[in-house]
Amino acid sequence: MNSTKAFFLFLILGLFFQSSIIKAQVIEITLESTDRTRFNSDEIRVPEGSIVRLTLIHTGKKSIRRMGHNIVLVEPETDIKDLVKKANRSSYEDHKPKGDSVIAFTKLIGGGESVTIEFKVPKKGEYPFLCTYNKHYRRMKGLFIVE
Ligand SMILES: [Cu+2]
Repeated sequence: MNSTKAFFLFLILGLFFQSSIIKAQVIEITLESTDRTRFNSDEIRVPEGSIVRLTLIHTGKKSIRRMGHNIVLVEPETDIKDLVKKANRSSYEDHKPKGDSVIAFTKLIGGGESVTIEFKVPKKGEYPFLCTYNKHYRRMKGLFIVE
């Protein structure tokens, strides 16, 4: 193999490894919630094509029954009231919102707990996220922006 061929071989290998690193880009995001029915942020920005490792921390003291929180990420056109109604029909231990409009969700947690999920970021756009417990979505909501 002459030096020109070797150069191109290394160039191709380099591009291959670089692209596989980009594919595996994991973004760590932590969102805090409290006994006051709030998230500490109402906007999350992530690059398209990334994988998000999202952690929800409940820094409060109240029980899951009194102050349960989760994070549910949904499609832009989702009927939020309908989604919340369905989620609240299930038990608080198993608070899974059903439907195709749900992109990702954590389980419900109480004070002092935390939960981590990992998911592939959807295509560019603005996606609402919320807590589906009781009527928390009125205050616990925000936008997950893929850019
Ligand atoms: Cu909540």
